[in-house]
Formats: sequence, C-alpha cells, structure tokens
Amino acid sequence: MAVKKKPTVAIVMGSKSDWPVLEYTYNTLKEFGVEATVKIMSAHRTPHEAADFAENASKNGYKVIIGAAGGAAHLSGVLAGHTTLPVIGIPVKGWALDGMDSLLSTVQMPKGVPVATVAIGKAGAINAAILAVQIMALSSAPLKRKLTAYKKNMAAEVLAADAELQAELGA
Ligand code: RP5
Repeated sequence: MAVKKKPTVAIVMGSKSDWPVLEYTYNTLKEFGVEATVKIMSAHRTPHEAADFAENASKNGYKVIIGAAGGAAHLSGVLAGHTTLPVIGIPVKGWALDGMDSLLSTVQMPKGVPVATVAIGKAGAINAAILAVQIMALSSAPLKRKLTAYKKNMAAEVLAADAELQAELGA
C-alpha cells in the first residue's frame, strides 16, 4: 500500500469562491509531486481559526503557506503575522476594482511581516506554486531537477510556437 506523503504546503483561501483560481495552484504543485492541504479560512469570518492554523503550521510539517483572498484581502498578512514560515499571497480578483483592491491589501505589508505577493489571478496562482517549489528546492535536489526540467520545457514551447508562427508567415 502506497504511503501518502505528508503535505508540505498549505493553501489557505478566504472563500470557496476562490477555488477556481486556487485549483491552478493545487494542480501546479501536483505536477511537481508536492502534496498540499487546502483550507477555507477567512481573516474576517474565521479569524481565530486562521490564526490558530498559521501558529501551528510549522509544527504540523508545513514548509510554505500560500494565502489567497479577494477584496479586503488581509488573509495572507494575518497568516504571516502568526508564523515564521514563508507566506506567499495570491490576490484574487474580487467583485470590484479588477483585483487592485486585493493586490494592494496583500502586497502592502508593513516592515517586519513580508508576504511574497504574486500576480492577480491565474498567473499568480501558478506562480505561487512555482515559488513554493523554488523555496523547498533549496533543500531538495529532486525538486531542483524538476524545476530545471520545467524551465527547459517552457523554453521549448516558446521556441516551437515561434517556429510555427514563422512557418505560417512564410518567413
Ligand atoms: C474574500 O472575499 C474571499 O477570499 C473571496 O475572494 C471574497 C468573496 O468571498 P465570498 O463572499 O464569495 O465568500 O474574503
């Protein structure tokens, strides 16, 4: 019987409505063979649970926390305030302001409590996973090899797209 690996990344989102974006984070981590726990917790609606989770995250074996919220997106900052683990923040596009509200409330942390904030939405969701892998690859040769392969593959895709375009244009 295969033993399930203990999750090393915690994905914490403010609402179930964030899941369509956070699914990209979860799936990207899976591509790298990284197990993640996914939790719904809110800085505003369940502040005690969020604080408690972050306080115990290191003890529970997590290496990186990824927070994601939209609107007054304080979740990543609250998590960062309750842990010494690296916290990556994903601003999720909310119901107004095209995600600028989420971006600023995630990124504009006061000194001493950083949140490594990625781009709004899908690109950020994928990059949060890659950044988490990069952090963990500092002490994992297999993850480092996977990152190298990922980059090579990405470059090959761009070169193939360029070759296809050149052929289409008859250049
Ligand atoms: C935030 O408020 C959540 O992270 C979500 O992005 C946003 C809206 O939440 P719902 O009203 O859809 O639950 O806390």
